[in-house]
Amino acid sequence: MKIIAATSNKGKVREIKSIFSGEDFEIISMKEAGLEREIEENGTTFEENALIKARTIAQLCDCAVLSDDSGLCVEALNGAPGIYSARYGGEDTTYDVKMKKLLDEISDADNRSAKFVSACALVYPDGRELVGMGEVHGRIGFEPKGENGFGYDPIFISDELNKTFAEATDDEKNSISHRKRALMDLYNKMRNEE
Ligand code: ITT
Repeated sequence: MKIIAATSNKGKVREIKSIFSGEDFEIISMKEAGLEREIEENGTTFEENALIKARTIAQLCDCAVLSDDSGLCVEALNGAPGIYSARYGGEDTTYDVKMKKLLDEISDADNRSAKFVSACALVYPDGRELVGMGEVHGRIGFEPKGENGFGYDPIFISDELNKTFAEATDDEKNSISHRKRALMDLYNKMRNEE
């Protein structure tokens, strides 16, 4: 089975392909499928936004479509930026700017706890829908560290790895990440559908 990954984020495509590499289905990016689209994410939860993205692309093709909606939730900011993580500090700002803004906003906070959350949705050609959820806990560092990964990875120190996701190898991040957990939750639901 071919599954189109409904995301324009190259970091997500790379991780989804790697996490599902041993399975008997093939993940294809929207670019590879010739289906690149801007999608308006107007949901109020990760789950709603994941479904909006997968449904939008599923309407354009006759294959299964997988999406990921994710974000960084910081306790000192009452869960922000959350579903607005990609738009935090402006739609077109770099992650250096977004990370600096976040570090500035929590500079006085004693509590630096944070989590990454991911909702992964799958829409089948016949319209059936499944959603998997995953979280990973950690804390916000005092400065960006590491070169791997993408997005907010340089400031997110994983409790399990005790280093930032950007200091971790791809395999280390993919073994415990919110995306891995959401995809495994989804995978179990896919197997129950068979
Ligand atoms: P698509 O909607 O096309 O999938 P996007 O990057 O806009 O791509 P989201 O709307 O889900 O995706 O926004 C996710 C935000 O959370 C974005 O700012 C990411 O950089 C950040 N994020 C999510 N997972 C992350 C991870 O594993 N590491 C670092 N940052 C992450």
